[in-house]
Order: sequence, then C-alpha cells, then structure tokens
Amino acid sequence: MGSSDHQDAIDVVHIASNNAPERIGIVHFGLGAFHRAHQARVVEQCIARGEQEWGICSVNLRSNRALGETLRDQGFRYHLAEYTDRAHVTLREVRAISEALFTGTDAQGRQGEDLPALLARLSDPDTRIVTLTVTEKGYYLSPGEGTLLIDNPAIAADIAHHDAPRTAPGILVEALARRRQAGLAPFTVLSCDNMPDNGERTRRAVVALARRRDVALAEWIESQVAFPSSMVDRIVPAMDEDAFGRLQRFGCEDPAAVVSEAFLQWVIEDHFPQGRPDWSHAGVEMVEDVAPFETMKLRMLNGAHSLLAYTGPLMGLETVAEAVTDPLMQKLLRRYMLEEAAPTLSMPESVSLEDYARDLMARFGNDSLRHRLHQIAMDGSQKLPQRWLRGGEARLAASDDEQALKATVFGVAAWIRYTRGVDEQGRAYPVSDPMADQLAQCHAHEKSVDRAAAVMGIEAIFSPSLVSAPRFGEQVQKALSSIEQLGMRAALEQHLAT
Ligand code: CS2
Repeated sequence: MGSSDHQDAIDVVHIASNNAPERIGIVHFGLGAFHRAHQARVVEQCIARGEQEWGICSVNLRSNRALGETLRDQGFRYHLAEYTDRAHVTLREVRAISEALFTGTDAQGRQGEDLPALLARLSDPDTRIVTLTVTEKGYYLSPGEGTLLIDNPAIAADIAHHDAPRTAPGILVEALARRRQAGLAPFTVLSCDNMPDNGERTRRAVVALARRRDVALAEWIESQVAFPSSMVDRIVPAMDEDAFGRLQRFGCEDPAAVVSEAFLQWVIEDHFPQGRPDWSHAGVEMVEDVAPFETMKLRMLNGAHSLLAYTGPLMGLETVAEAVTDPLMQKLLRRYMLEEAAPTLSMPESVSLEDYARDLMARFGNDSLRHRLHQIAMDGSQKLPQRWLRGGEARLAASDDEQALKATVFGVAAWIRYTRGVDEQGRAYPVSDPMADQLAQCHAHEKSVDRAAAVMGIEAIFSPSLVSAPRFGEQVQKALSSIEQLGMRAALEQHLAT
C-alpha cells in the first residue's frame, strides 16, 4: 500500500504493483479503456494473491495498434486512476496484462500482423479463458433477435477464409477448431459486453459461424464449450486531453493510463470447466444465474445513460455529470427508472431498486469524470433493444396506463432526432453507428412522421408488435414532431408536464 499526498487539493493514494504474472491464462479481445479499468484491475488483485498463472494477453481486433506498442514500451505497466470524487483518487499501477497483440487495421491502413501469434496463444494449453469486450457490434448479431449476420462483409470474409479470421466469432471458431484438432480441452468464453444473455449470445454467434464450416465442429462447440454470462459495471470514460492533463497534475505521465469511478461490479455465472481465478476474493459475485442483475443494469443504468445521451447534446449538455444537475433531466430519469424500468424487473429480495436508482444518480453526478454524452450515444441501433425496447414491451403488457412508456417514448424520439447528425444550431456531428447509412436513408423522408415510421420499421431493432401499439409507435411520432417544432428542451418540458 502506498502513500497519500495532497496536490491541487486532491488526495492521491498510490498503490504500486509487484505482480508481474508468470504465465498467461486469459486471452482478452478488446484492449480498450474499459478492459484496463475493469477485468485487468480485478485479475491484478488475483495475481497479487499469488495466482501467477492468470496473466492476460490482450488483443485489439479492429483499431488502436499504438496502445499495445505503448504498453510493450513501458514493460506492461499502466496506471488506473479511480476517482471517488474531485478530491479523492486512488492511483493504481496494473501489471496483469503481459502481452498485447494487434490484428486490426491501424491509422495508416496497415493490417496488424499478430494473427498467427494470437491463434498460437489461443491454442496454448495454458490459455483457459477468453474474455471479450468488443462492444455489441463486435458479435455481428442482429440487435433485436441476436442472430448471426451471415451476410455482413466481415463475417462473409471469415466464412470464405476461415484460417485467416478477423472478427471475434471467426477467431474463436478457428481457435476452437485448432484445439479440437490437437485434442486439447476448449477454453471457456466469457463475454463482458453490455448485452442480455451475453454468454448465450456469444455461443449463438460462434456456433452459427462454425456450422457454416463444419457441422461436427459446431456440435463439439455446443456440447463442450462453456459460455457463462456476466454483468460488468464501471463507468470508464474514453481518455481525452483533459483527462491526461488532470493526471499530469499529480505527476502521472502515462500514455496508457485510464480513469474510472471508484465503483466496480462484476457478476459472473460460475461455469468454468477448465478452472478460473479465485475472483470472489477480488469482490466478484459468482452466481448461478446472472440474468436478473444483467437486466437490471442494462435497463436502469444503461437505459438511463442512453436517455441522457440522446436528449442532452441537443440541449447543449456535454457530460453525464452536467446533465444530471439539470432538474428536467432528473425528472425524466426518475420517471424512466422508477416507473418504466423498475416495474419490469424481478430481483431477489435483498435488492432495492429505489436504492439502486438513487445510487445511480449519485454515480452519474460524479463530476470528477468527464463522461461525454456523445460517447454513450454511439451505436444506438445496437443498444436500444436491450436498454429500452424489451422492457418497454413488458411494461406495455403489464399496464393499462395510456402513458405507460412516457419517458421511453421520448427517448426513442430523441434517438431518432439525434441520428440526423445535426444539432439545433445547424452544426453537424458524427453519428457513429453500424447502421448509420440505413438511418440516414430514413432521414431522407420529408415529414417527421414518415422519418419516425421509417426508423421504427427497421425490424432488426424494433419488433412490429411494439411499433404498432398506439401507446408506443404513434406516441413516438408525436414526440418527434414536437422535438422538431419546439426544440428538445421545450418538447421535453411539455412532454413531462402533460
Ligand atoms: C455506457 C456504458 O457507453 C455506454 O453505452 O452506457 O459504457 C456504461 O458506462 C457502462 O456500462 C457502465 O458499467
């Protein structure tokens, strides 16, 4: 344990690491900020307790070659700044990642050359777990139903060249085929992405892809590979100049550093036939069924985040902390969390959803993090079904109230408005979404009712039965017209007042 010092009125607790792992037992797909602040931070604690065989090999499959190089240059050490609030931060050194690979395309358009090394690492008997944070779109599943997007060009390429795969499902299939061929037990696959039934969805993607190649392989995967689900929670904003600048103020000069809130939760289904770190000593909740926790987190936390992300930027709000100080936003969030999301959840008795909602508001209000709303707004097409729409359907089925989905309806209208990519002052901003082209086509309609209908007609996202419910489809159309006529803030005020 380290020292505490006072600089710029910040109390910094330094925690150094002496934990260089001896072996690699986990391969992780998605070497981003979240992984460094969450899974690697937890595994670091396991290694500190002497579990030396669980070092991590982290790979980026799409972008960011530079990060792996930076980690390598600095001997696989980086810092994680956990902010309790503006005045208190714990600065941890983390060494759990001991190999970094790159198989994506870098800023110069060059393809990473580490695929053979990655496949070799995945075929190593020491590798017993593969964890993933590749975001929702990295699984190549249709957002609503969760079926594999066979015609997606990246998946089609992995089907055509299965020994040179580039997608997460493609690499898993090839690695599992090699292990089967070599007579090795398969690794366990642990998705750490914000999707419902993330284990089952990952299994579906991998098995469907394997089936295209070899039915016996698909059956072997189905019967032999464990895909436990997990719920991950920690707010980790993307690093920007401001975040690095604030770290420098207390002497942390680390281009691989990340910042997060102090809160961390990881709930994992305990199904690891090849063994696992003793995660529960690091605060992980090992459970039999993760679904209630996952659904709660997706609908309450992530659902609330998305509401802020699509309404806030058009009201001139930039960050989550800024947005939750706005009384109108507070009203919208309370309505959404307590009256629309919470009633759809069935939690163990020990969980109070009112307390959960209150704690979330406090976490959102942590103004030591600059969590940008535009960051959360990314990939809405992939997020809406699990955050709002499934719960919305459940809520409609259980309630006669005309306004059963008041907040959700406004959120969907705000999302549609947001995906136009231009704010109320006429300034353009990028709409980052794998379905951006399709969404742009919908916006070509002249009338707002037609634009709303076109977007809600995308069946990969919206179920026709939800859209045809007057308490949903028609109300979204009305809300979008009102946003376009009055502006986001006035429309929201009016919407919540009636
Ligand atoms: C956010 C999440 O960007 C987003 O979509 O809602 O990254 C959120 O911060 C995490 O899930 C919190 O655990």
